[in-house]
Amino acid sequence: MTSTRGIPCAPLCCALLVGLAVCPAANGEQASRKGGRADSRNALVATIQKGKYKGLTVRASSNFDKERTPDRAFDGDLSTNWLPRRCPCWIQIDLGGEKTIGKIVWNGDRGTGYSKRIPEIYRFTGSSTGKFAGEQTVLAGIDGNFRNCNVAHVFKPTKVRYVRMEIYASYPVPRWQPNIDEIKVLPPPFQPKGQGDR
Ligand SMILES: [Ca+2]
Repeated sequence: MTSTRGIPCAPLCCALLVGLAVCPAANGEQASRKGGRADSRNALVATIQKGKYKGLTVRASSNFDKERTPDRAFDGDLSTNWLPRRCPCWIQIDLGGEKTIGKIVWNGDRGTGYSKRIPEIYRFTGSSTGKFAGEQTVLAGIDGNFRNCNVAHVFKPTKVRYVRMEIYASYPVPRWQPNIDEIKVLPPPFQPKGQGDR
C-alpha cells in the first residue's frame, strides 16, 4: 500500500496507532527489502571505533561506500557520517544489553553535498531481540520533517537492547538517501514525579 506520492504508508499506520506499542508494518525487514541489497565490498555490520559507544555493533540496510559506514553514525564525531545507497533505509545499534532509554538525538548534516537530503518520514523503534519482526516498540518519529537536521525526541522510559532508525522518505526527493552524522541513544532525561517513591 502506497500513498499518492509513492511513499509507503507504514508511517501513517504508526501515526494512527499512537499509543499502541507495536507497529508490524514498520518492521525493518520491509525497509531492508526496499532499502537495497548488501554490497559485498562494504560490510553492513560494523563495530564502532571511538566515542561512548566504542566496541558496540551497528547494522544498516546499506551503505554508500567505505568512507560512510554505519558505525560512523555513532562515533561521537559530527564530521563523519553514515550514507545509505537509497531510501527507504534503516540503521540500528546493539547496546550490548537491555538499557532503559528515554531520549534520542540525531544530527543529519554538517553542510556536505547531501545537505538537502533530510529525513522527512522516519521512526525510531526499540527491540529486546533485534528481530524487528513485529515485536518492536515505536519510540518516536516524525511525518513531515522538511527542514530540521538536528532533532531531539523524548519519550516514555523504555527498556530495549536494540534501537533502529527507519527512514521511509527524504525531503525533497523521497528516494534520495539521507545523510546521518550522529545518533545518540540516551537515558530518560528526568524521572516522572512520584515514580520510585513506593
Ligand atoms: Ca559521526
